[in-house]
Amino acid sequence: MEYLATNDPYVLWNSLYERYGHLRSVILPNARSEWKPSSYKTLSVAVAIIVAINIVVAMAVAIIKVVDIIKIIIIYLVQQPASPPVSHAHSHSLLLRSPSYSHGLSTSHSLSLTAVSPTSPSFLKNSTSASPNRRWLRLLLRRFPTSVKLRPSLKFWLKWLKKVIKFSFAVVKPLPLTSLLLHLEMGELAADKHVKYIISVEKKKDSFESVVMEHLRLNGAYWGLTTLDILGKLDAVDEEDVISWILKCQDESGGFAGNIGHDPHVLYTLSAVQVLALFDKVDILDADKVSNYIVGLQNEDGSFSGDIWGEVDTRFSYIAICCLSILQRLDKINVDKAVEYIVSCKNLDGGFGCTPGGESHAGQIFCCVGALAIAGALHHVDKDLLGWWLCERQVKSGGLNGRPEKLPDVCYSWWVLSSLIMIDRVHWINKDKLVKFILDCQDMENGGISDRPDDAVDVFHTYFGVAGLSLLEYPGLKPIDPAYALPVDVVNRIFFSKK
Ligand code: GRG
Repeated sequence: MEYLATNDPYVLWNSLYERYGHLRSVILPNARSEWKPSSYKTLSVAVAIIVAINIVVAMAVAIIKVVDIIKIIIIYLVQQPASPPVSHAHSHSLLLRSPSYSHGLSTSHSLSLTAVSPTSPSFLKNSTSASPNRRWLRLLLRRFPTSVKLRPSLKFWLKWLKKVIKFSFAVVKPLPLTSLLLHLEMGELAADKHVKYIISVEKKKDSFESVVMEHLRLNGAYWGLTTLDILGKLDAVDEEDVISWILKCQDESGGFAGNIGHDPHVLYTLSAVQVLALFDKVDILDADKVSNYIVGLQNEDGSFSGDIWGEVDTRFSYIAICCLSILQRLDKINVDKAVEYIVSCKNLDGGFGCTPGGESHAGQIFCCVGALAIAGALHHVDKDLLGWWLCERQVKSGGLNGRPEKLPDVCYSWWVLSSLIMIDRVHWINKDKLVKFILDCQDMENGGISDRPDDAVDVFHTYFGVAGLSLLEYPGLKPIDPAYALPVDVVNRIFFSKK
């Protein structure tokens, strides 16, 4: 498309060159070596063990050589005190008897062989008669009965060592070294601390965070409780308390408010339905009442308003489609019209905005791609073009931003990654670096995850950090569905359980 849209060849060249650079530095190493994050540690440990074994073997070889050298020195010492005429005569007699002599070996070569041949009977006889005081040396030499000559030569050892090194590299080669180092310096997910952090936020009702979140408490409940479920700790909260509080947030219109006594909005309605789904309690809702509230918010052009005040945004299209799908009431809206509106928000760069012509943003892209995925209309997405735009969100630190020239933020680990998964292009980013970025944003002392390393933590980023790690298949986490933003077992229960 750029070939058609860019007239200036210099601009076109620069743009292609930048893309090539990205291909080479991010996609190529990934394509060369793709492995599951669940095996990061195992792989690192396996390679470390192989390298360690090689080093030990190489050192053992070196020690053997040292022993040989010591033996040669000892032999030399033993041989030296023998009277020169005897030694000479001995060499001479050996030369006469040596089979190699008759094969034309030079005198000097044969002499060197005799000098390092401790097991030669004549040699021992000679040294014994020449130096009775060195009996201990003779005994020592008998302890090493093999002849140095019979041992492999230095050339052999060097060849062998070369093979060992070659083997080590053959094992290490498929793993990009930078990735290996990344794994070794990568921290662990402080899962227990995050569970404690989420429970503590829920308990401290007059803390700053709780007060700030007062109006969107239902969203907070969804973020916190889904995090607990992904970590396998949903039972750490009182289910009855949560459910009775959620029901108190429902308005007579059928929609839910962010807190008791507030105004209803689709944002909180989806959160309420999602939390009930976590506890397998969607059935306690009057599904028609809730879905009627959402149906009433669809506009002529297929778009959705967030509430009675009429703001239109593709976020609300996603919420309506996702919520109605969970309630199994998708047939109550005009899905074709809803899809048509979402497609009208598609941009030339392959991304999507809030409304037609709105700038592409990773958050809106998640909403549009998620809605299209649930509606079975992903064919409207140019997967390669959008994949490019999304994978270019990864910055040097490994984190993802929401649009060009912006700072990375842990929450985009969800918005970008889930979209890439839905369009089957997740292998276009460097997953290892993203895992490290998320882990670097943890508060290792008190739990919780922040937007960027060393910032203050909050429940929103804790959820999207943990959910992002789940999408990255980080070990020990429940898998999460990229379209419904709920654990896969919860989604399966909704659609496949017989009730
Ligand atoms: C069930 C997961 C789930 C979502 C429900 C509410 C919603 C549907 C989706 C929100 C999508 C969205 C717009 C996310 C972006 C959130 C965000 C961090 C916005 C910040 O925008 P800017 O412009 O930040 O302040 P940047 O990063 O662009 O500087």
